[in-house]
Amino acid sequence: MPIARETFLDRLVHSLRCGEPASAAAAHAELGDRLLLAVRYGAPAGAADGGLDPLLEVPNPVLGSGPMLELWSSPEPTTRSTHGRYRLAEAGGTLFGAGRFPLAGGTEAAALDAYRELLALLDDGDPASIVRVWNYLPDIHAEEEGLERYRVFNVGRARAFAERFGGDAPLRYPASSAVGTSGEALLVAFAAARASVRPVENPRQTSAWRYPPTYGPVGPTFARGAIGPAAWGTPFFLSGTASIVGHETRHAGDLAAQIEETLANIERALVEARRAGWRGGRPPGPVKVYLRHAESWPALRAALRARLPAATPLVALRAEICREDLDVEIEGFFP
Ligand code: 3EB
Repeated sequence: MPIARETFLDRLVHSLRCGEPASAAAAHAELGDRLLLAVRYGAPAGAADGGLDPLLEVPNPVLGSGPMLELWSSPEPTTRSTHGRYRLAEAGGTLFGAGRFPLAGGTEAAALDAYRELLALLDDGDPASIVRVWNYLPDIHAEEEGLERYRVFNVGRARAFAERFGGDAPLRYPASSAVGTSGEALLVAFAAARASVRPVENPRQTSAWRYPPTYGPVGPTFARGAIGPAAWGTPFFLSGTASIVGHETRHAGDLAAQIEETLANIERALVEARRAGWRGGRPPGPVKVYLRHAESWPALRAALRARLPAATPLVALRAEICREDLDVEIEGFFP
């Protein structure tokens, strides 16, 4: 059995599995046409995909393991389509997708395209929401016309939200992660619903879009978390979370302290999620961590194993975090 882990919701609309890349064909055969999204970590683009579609290929090495496959699937058959540079899968009111946006024309243009196309998906259904986005940006600290590439990305992303939603944009920001990768294109995967969702903020942290200009001309436009629709069982999607209190990085250069601060932020985010209607109580989905230094993984794994329910699947990727003084970022899916 190649599939390592599966989490079903009470009112199943999607599930998540992790397995070896060799299992791609097996997963495809088993899921049939119920796949919503596959993300393969740790393998170069173009490795055999077993027919998985939509598929995002994230080359970042998987720590302590070979390549992994993350699968989101629906209890109902999905319909595949293309929208701009995205491949999409849809079932009922659930829509997942993945796309690659080449950086050749500049990072701002790539981010603007990626988010314009994403937000345009909401035009033919109301209410509709982007719930969760995963962003992977090559060479995230590179300087591009005098500005760090991540900050340039933020300019394009913010512009797309402002164009589409104007002053209401903060109510529509999804849960997100944005970390470094390799290659020549911005990689984006997302989960969306034809339903309204609830963004969750964290009182320990300044809302990212309100960061002061020391972190770039515009802030990162994401929510600290989002509660998915009732049709998915109102799961909580925790955004990438790091050792930031208020807007400031804490414990630069001290991995153990960054881990503790990040876990304190996560605990608080979970409290806020409960206040906003997340019920919890189901087996936790995967907790995914991004580490700047591969050698940090044993310490982080020990800290997480001590805090999380034993059955929590963990996925660790080597990645640059979007602030140079941060060494770790942790995200989660909490059904
Ligand atoms: C932070 O809290 C750390 O730009 O979408 C975490 C999650 C971070 C998402 C994003 C950035 C993003 O600012 C970095």
